[in-house]
Amino acid sequence: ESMKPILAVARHFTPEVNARIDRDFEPRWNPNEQPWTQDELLQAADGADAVLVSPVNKLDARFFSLLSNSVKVIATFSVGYDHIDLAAAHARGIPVSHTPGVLTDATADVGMLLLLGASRRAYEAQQRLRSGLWASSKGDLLGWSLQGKVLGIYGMGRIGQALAHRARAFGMQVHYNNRSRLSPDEEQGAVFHEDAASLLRVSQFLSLNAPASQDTRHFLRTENIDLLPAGAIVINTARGALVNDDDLITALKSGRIAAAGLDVFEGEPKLNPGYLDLPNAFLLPHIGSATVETRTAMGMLALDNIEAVLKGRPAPTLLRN
Ligand code: 8YV
Repeated sequence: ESMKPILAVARHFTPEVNARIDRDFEPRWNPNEQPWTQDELLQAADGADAVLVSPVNKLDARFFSLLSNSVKVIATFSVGYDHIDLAAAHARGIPVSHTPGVLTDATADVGMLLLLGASRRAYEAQQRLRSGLWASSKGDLLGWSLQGKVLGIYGMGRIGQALAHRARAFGMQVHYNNRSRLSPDEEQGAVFHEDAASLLRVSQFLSLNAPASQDTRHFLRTENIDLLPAGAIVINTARGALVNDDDLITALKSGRIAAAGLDVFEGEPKLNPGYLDLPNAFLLPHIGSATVETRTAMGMLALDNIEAVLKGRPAPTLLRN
């Protein structure tokens, strides 16, 4: 029997995925609760054939300048790849794969959870109930309806389109901004805005669904917040880097933005402490793709890519420059 390839594995996955790794590879598991530091990852990758990482691992130019020559492929357990310097990887001839498609529905579901949680004040309601205050004679905890409202989607890729599909079922009118206009079949009646400012002006609800990049960094800052209708509701399942936290916190405090639902944060797992005191911030710890089914599919797709590259076959979801 031929030797199994050596795989540096930066985290653990679902039991099915872990079992496949143990069966088909010679794994070097991260034994710690904490993510590997870059130097620990480099050490684990020394002599390995492949490396499996996630967005907590930063694979920058330094990483690729120090990475062992033995590594033939890198897979990230994510659709997002802003944590990887692709140009540096490709300059060294190392293909990088990601996991598009399999997490689209789970992430769009969390988009709805955030829209509903923020608009129906689910965090305040939970707090009231748990502190023994069922209701107050001075007034009920009133939120804002989705029915008939405009949902603006900034970044209309796979997840944006899946969110649009769900939002339509809730009676929302979908508008979007994207680098290019979708086909009518993909649009499903959503209204295209060529520039983001025009989208913001109509968005009673706004969902951030663009990848993090230099172009999208701090898209949600005061200058753009001021274009939204007063009392707009904002959600983010994409990347924290799309938001200027201080500006959003200021707008949530003043009520300029009525509520926010956030699953991702700049600098996560640390987050701006200003969010923690806000009753109108509905916060989740990056659980967009976190279902058993989705996480298993992501792991399997990551391993399919690694195996394909190592066996010289076409890999299903490699990233291009
Ligand atoms: C993470 C994500 O990969 O797919 C992405 O881009 O951010 C998530 O699915 C997941 O939280 C594991 O780190």
